[in-house]
Amino acid sequence: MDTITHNARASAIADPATAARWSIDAVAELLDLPFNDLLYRAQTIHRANFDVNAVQLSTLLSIKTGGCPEDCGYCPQAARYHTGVDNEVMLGIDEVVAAARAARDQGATRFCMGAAWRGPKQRELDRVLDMVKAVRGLGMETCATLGMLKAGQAEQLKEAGLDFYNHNLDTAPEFYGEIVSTRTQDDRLDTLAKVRSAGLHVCSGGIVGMGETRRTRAALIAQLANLDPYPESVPINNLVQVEGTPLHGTAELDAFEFVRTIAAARITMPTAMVRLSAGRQQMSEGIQALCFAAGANSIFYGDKLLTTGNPDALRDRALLTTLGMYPMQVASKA
Ligand code: SAM
Ligand code: DTB
Ligand code: SF4
Repeated sequence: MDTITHNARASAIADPATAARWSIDAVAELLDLPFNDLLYRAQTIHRANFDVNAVQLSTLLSIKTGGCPEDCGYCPQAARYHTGVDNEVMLGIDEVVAAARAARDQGATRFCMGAAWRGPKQRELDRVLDMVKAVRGLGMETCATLGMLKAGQAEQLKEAGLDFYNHNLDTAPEFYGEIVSTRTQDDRLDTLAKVRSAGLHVCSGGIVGMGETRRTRAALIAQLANLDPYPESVPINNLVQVEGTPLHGTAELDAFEFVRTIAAARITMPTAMVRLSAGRQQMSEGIQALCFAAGANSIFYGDKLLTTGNPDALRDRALLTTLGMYPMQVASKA
């Protein structure tokens, strides 16, 4: 690509109105840019929309761990894989509220409750609704990730005070069937449509490092960016390889390629919270700093994700201090 075309694209990217639809080719062109050009673009867009030194801290809690009937090839919670994750009962509301309060006291502003379900049964959802109300009562933003939703369930979550629903597209449509067979990506899109029409904010992203090509990563980012509107939160996960899952042993993604994916998410979804999500424990602090430079402005905060590890909170706070960064107070523009 020559300089003139570069500049033409830079001005197109700067204008959200003209960047409304992204072709896979256009995102692939971004991913193919020289690293510094890509980071410059991403950081320019980040600066135009956010305080680049502020990072949103979001804490996760697994409210129902293990025993999941689905077959997601990356997931340690699928019952069919022998990963050492047991099928546990759902946590009680007191335990959830205590965890949320502790997260808030450590500086988290968003609390995300995750359940290893294909989707919630009504009696399960009823219990989650009480948890959402209680966590909202602590003054935190609430997020839940409970799997596929049936008609009316998103509305009940909205009514209870839920702010965000997380449901990842995970990977591009052409690769999805190689990773999951117990549902289709259209099922995911159907739940996202229900979430949107109930007035909930959408949190949706994906996983990289599953053996996909750069083109597949471009297709995932284009698909997310072309959701209308694009998600308010976009978690980009680097596969955490867990022994016993089919994807254990996959060739690891080059760390710079992960940074490129973050940059492409920032450029194509300028006002979204782009979350540097799973995989941080396995990542150097240098690469994490590059992710922030590439436009990531949210992390999972606390020593555990759902079942796997995450850097401890003290260490994360020290990293932010080293970089002259600080926790975001107003969690989201959405
Ligand atoms: N069961 C619900 C579902 O699948 O939507 C909610 C919980 S599920 C664990 C939430 C997300 O965690 C998945 O969509 C996937 O993106 C991410 N995830 C699961 N296992 C992972 C792993 N080993 N590495 C990275 N991300 C993972
Ligand atoms: C998301 O995109 N990543 C989080 C959250 N949303 C629910 C989950 C990561 C899970 C990593 C594997 C585990 O800890 O079980
Ligand atoms: Fe179940 Fe969600 Fe894990 Fe898939 S990602 S196996 S649906 S918990």
